Amino acid sequence: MQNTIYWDHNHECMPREELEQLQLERLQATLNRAYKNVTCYRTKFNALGTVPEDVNSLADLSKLPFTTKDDLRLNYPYGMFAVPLREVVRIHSSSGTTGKPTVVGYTKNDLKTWSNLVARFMTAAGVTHDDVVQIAFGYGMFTGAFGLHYGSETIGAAVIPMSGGNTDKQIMIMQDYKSTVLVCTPSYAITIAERIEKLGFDPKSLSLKVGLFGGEPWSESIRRDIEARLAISATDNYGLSEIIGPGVAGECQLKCGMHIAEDCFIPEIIDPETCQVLPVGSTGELVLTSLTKEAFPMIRYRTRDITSLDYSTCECGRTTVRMKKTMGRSDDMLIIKGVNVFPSQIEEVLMAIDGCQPHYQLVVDRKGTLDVLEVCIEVTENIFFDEMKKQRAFLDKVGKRIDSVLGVGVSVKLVEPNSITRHEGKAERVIDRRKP
Ligand code: DLL
Repeated sequence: MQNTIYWDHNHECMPREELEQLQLERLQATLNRAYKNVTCYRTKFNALGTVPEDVNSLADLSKLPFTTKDDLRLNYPYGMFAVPLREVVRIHSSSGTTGKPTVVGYTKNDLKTWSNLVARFMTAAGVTHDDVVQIAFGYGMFTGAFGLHYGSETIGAAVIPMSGGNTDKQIMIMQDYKSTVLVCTPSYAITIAERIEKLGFDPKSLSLKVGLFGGEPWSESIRRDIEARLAISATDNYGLSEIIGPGVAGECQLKCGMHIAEDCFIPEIIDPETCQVLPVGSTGELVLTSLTKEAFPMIRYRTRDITSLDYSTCECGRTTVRMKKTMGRSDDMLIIKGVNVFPSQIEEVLMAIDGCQPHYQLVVDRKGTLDVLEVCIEVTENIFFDEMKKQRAFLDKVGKRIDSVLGVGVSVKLVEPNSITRHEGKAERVIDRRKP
């Protein structure tokens, strides 16, 4: 692609051989530091009879033990830190809903690395120092807002730290301050788009041109919906607090997978059941190893996110591997009548049906020994207020479409327009009534 602007051309476009050499050197340094300074890693290595010196090639990585969320919980709050607290300058935590959150720390260098990684994917998505970036992620322990904030400043863009919620004010600021970039979760982007429609003005009258959306799974259909409703280019970016926050991967303007910052993280795809590394191109659980982090090195961290990797060259000139949009987390996978179903698959089906709105909820319950799924969808007013016969035909159509695509029968329920909660952060798509 001509005229591509890179933030860090050297690392983004490195020939693979050179990149792998850099990865190996950084991996060895990370393993040594982790082994020396973090009891959890030392214990795991010792149990396997391995020492960092056994890793002489990138292939040797697959011999090392995994790290899981449970390890982080067991070492709460600071047990996984590889530096003394006096060297830590920032603490964040992950957005878990159960139990204790996981705590992550950053040294001054880590913050610099993080800001540059965010600047990298923002630049790839088309953001420059001329932009006005409105951050509508909640500021707090969540890494989203601070990550994008410092990344924007590093680029030299003007940051509006709006934080999440207060949709009318978001829109007013967008109009008055002439924001050109919107940063939030995709579900909040839909909430904003809907509100703009209610207010009755043309989104083209705004200065917005790019959306940087992440923090939760979203389908290609949702992307098309947001792009049409906000008149912007909507890009995806991925990350998780345990690894650094946003900045692990992000789309370039070609939007054909998220470029992983491979000079800082090594990705692997494993079978979540057998834990075996899968062949290139397979879909499975993403495992990440950090290569440059000082305070909180992560070795073979099981993300639980399901995706696949594409090593083919991207037309943008970047040589880094691209990860596909995630299907969701393996913990979010539902098993309905023996069929594995991800909420994102249902989203794809619904969004392809005329009249379905991007607001839905999946209610899972148990009847006897079977899990049953009810799909509650919001539809446009004309369908909701249509005569019973037509409504029934519509429900029938949705049920049949889900059955034919996913191979599982579900019950479908129409709910009133605006009755499903709108989201300011990450959406909650699944209501699980099976749990006590
Ligand atoms: O959500 C970090 C982040 C913030 C990434 C803002 C991008 C933008 P956590 O709260 O620790 O960190 O949640 C991490 O969110 O394991 C995925 O399951 C999910 N996730 C994050 N980005 C995406 C994405 C942040 N683009 C968890 N697509 C991850 C799908 C995503 N899922």
